[in-house]
Amino acid sequence: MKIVLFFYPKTRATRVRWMLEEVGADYTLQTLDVRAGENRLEPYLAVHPHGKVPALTIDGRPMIESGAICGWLADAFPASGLAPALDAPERADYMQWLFYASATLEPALGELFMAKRKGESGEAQAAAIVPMVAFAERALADRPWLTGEAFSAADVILASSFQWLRAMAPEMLPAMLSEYSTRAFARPAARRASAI
Ligand SMILES: N[C@@H](CCC(=O)N[C@@H](CS)C(=O)NCC(=O)O)C(=O)O
Repeated sequence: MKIVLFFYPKTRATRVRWMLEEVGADYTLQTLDVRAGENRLEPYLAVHPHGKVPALTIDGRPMIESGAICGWLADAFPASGLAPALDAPERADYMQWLFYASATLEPALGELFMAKRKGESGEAQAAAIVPMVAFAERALADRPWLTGEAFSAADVILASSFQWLRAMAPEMLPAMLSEYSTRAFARPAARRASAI
């Protein structure tokens, strides 16, 4: 299987690189100069219709959306143990968190990011994130990772989201979630993926 990751550092592409490192996939890193707008040029729009990163090609077939890609990688490389089995009770939690982080938490983080970029206080946007942070805090109160003792692709996504929140508004991240994110990013695969 030939996998190419279209990448730019310090973006959602890092989490996909992290997953590729976790599963031990053989992949090619294709760095796009996002600052120069290379991601918006025609050749890349055939891979990602909106000119965003990340995208993968798998034997030439494009795939987008970092949450979906991380979930797919966990299933495509089952020996990595990064997804509970289809019939495991933890599978429901796993799917919930993959989608919750991508579909609920991240759009709210995006709103806060945009507000701050416009020089606004972001107070209303931050208020919307508070119950989401509390939800994650409850989920992790009695376990090291979202599905229990085993680290999974859902943790890659959630820890990445919290890393982003920590960069934007560190005071919003409770110590326990800050420690969770730090612990996740201390994994060797995450360190390799974060090295520019
Ligand atoms: N929901 C998408 C979001 C992708 C996205 O917004 N990527 C940003 C970087 S984190 C991007 O490509 N920004 C550059 C641009 O829009 O030109 C995913 O998770 O893959």
